[in-house]
Amino acid sequence: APAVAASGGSNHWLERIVRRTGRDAPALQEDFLGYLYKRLGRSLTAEPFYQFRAFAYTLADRLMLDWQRTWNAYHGTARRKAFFVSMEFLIGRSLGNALLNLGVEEDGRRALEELGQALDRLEAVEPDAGLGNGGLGRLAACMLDSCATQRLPVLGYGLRYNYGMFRQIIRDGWQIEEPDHWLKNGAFPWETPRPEYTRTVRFGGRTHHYVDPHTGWLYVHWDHDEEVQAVPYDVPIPGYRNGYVATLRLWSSSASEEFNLSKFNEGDYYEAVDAKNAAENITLVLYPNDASESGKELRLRQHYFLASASAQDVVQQWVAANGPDFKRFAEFHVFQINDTHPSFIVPELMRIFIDEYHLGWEEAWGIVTHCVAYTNHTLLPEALETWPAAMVQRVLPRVYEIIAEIDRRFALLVHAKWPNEPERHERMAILSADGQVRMAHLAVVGSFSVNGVSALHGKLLVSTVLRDHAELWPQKFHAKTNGVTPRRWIARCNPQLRALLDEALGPAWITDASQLHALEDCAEQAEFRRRWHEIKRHNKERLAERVLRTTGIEFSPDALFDVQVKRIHEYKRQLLNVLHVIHLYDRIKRGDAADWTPRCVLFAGKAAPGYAMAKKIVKLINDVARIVALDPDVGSLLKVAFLPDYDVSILECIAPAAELSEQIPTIGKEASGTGNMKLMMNGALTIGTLDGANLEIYEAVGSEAFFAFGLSVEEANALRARYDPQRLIAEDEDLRRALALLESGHFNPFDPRLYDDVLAALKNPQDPWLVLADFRAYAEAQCCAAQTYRDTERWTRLSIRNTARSGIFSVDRTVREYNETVWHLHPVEVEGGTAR
Ligand code: B1N
Repeated sequence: APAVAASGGSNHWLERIVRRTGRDAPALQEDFLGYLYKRLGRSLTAEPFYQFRAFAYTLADRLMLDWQRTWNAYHGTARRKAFFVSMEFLIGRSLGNALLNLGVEEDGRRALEELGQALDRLEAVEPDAGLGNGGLGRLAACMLDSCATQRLPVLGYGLRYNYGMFRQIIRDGWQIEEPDHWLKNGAFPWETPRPEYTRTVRFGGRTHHYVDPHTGWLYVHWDHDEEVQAVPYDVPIPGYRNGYVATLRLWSSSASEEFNLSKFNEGDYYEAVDAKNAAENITLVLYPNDASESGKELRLRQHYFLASASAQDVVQQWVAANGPDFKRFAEFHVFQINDTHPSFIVPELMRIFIDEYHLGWEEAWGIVTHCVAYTNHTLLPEALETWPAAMVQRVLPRVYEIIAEIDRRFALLVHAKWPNEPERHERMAILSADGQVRMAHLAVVGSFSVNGVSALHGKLLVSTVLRDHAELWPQKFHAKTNGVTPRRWIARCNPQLRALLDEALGPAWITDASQLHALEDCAEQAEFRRRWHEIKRHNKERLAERVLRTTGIEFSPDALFDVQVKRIHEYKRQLLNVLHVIHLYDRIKRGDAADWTPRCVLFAGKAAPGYAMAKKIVKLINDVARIVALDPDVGSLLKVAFLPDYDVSILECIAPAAELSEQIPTIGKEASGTGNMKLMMNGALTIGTLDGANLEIYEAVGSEAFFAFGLSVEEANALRARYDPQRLIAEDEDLRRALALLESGHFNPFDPRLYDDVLAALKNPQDPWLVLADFRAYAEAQCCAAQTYRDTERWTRLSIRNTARSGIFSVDRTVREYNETVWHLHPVEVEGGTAR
């Protein structure tokens, strides 16, 4: 039997196993029952949690066979490979995705139904793998889905956090955080530990430089004082019905046993335990800050831990196959780093090549700078990562020396190009004059490719934060507009829409979203529009049930479903939306509600635990929602709800029901956005500023199908110097009334000064988010949306147009572009692949 694993597919043992692992309903049923009774010791009347696990193991078996075949093909021939390195992979649930991609949805449902089990019930108990904050982490998950679907040799590297994104509870309107112990009780049956690939990561201590007396060569010894094991847990990422299963390798930190044992034997039990805790803390918890950095030492350790374990993994596998010859290393490897968080990969590769394999600096640098590519995801200064040089020096002494040397050599280059510009030299440096390591500069200097995540963001990147670097290396810079996977974001989350699309277009749209274009013709048929409208209505009913169940607020499916779901952040301007809601409420109260379009406004999103203003905004939304719901004058004209604990699975329920998609950030601040694409794909019309990818959505659908408003980048920049909120308030009756209502304590009668800080922020001439500047234009765009909604036929046409033109926002297009311009990979042929 052990020969099976090694043979990779040719002997009869393996053939027999494959034959017995069928994908028809009886085979699935047999294995499900086997796991339930023999592995878990439970019966058909057990809690759904057991049923979920038994069924997950059943599917994981099928994935495993494809996975092993993929792995063999991937390793079998010398090929160029890409590594997608990211601190976050926001995967969500895996069961539905496995069913879809294995092509066993129908058989799986039937297998369970015959046993009296409802698939939905069992799917619903799977905890989300919440290993990310928001857009950046979800993008990583969508990209891996696409790489697998396109059979590209791409492997994901990330961290296996024991606690993912915190759970959000709303109590008395306030956000309360609870830990998300998602791994408890074996709730993640998809992963497999691969201890044979364990790597050692070192921290602290000092370095010794010495000259070899025989050769005269300079050597460096890093005399570290801490060692942590990085144990990989592999997660299968199935491609869409192609027999290809990609790997997401998540590192888990653990204490190295020998180290602890020696301390233990010396009798220093407590010190041994402390060291063990310090080691295991590294991957204990995900930092819950989206688009801002914490500056904490533990976070620095996490970054280096990911970079070092991943770099070692790749280099050691190369050496195992090719010996310590790195001449062709760059030809065969590309590391795509997801923002600057993994950019220690640059000095870490240098360290490995120089200290461990004794390459010269020039040779090592030539390799490294030909295999690292950097994606920037934000221009926000609070998110542009920097570390105190002193901290880096203490925690990673050898790495720091290498960064300093990279900086020194880079400075020579800059001096040579611009000899008399000391200010520019300081602006461009990796080590700043005030003692910081600028990770974005390290990433730019160490990569051959730097990209933004939307056309506008790419332009702003080279004209603002990386302007000097772009002048030095114009050919390095480009933009790759983000995308989302139509597998999860249409097929899985909106099964009725998927069935309609299959019927109208055939099934190929799911891997070739450009085919959605053909919907434009369907939009002209009244019957098709009726069905489209009916599907949206069904999805609205489903969402309304959930809103009622979790918030007690009643959404009528006849109303316009207006949604803003994303992290709570001032730049995303939930406050602008709330102000408009208060304005609508005020109109109803003052009797200005003729020809009213009833509206249900839904908010969802988490605030970073340390971000006081964001938490106050959550409270405000909840307070407004309560007062509006209780006011007998309002009735069904207006409803507001805050759905707690926003995550991937909740968005799977919201996206299919959304009609108006709120994408209203301060211009120039949202690098791309990806929620905007998910809602568009599901037929929502956007109301938004022309920021990030919104601009490209607007260009795709045109001005009737997108309610655009707000200042341009240039106007906003010009305005900042002379921004005068008091004048805006004085000149706008509606705005004045809305603010006065908020100020009066109407929404917070028990604590009337509660929102003073919010009001002060809005009225501040220094308000970086320019909320009041866009109020009038926003209110008008909202009027226009409400008017348009009253003509159902027209709205439905425009809704269909949104889906029809969403093909360019498929992540398959994004991945194709990365591959054509950066990765240059060839699809892997999997022998005997069980494509369906
Ligand atoms: O990345 C998404 C974009 O669509 C969003 O516009 C952008 O805001 C988001 C530090 C970030 N940028 N930066 C982060 C996340 C965690 C962290 O610790 C920064 N997230 C984004 C995908 O491109």
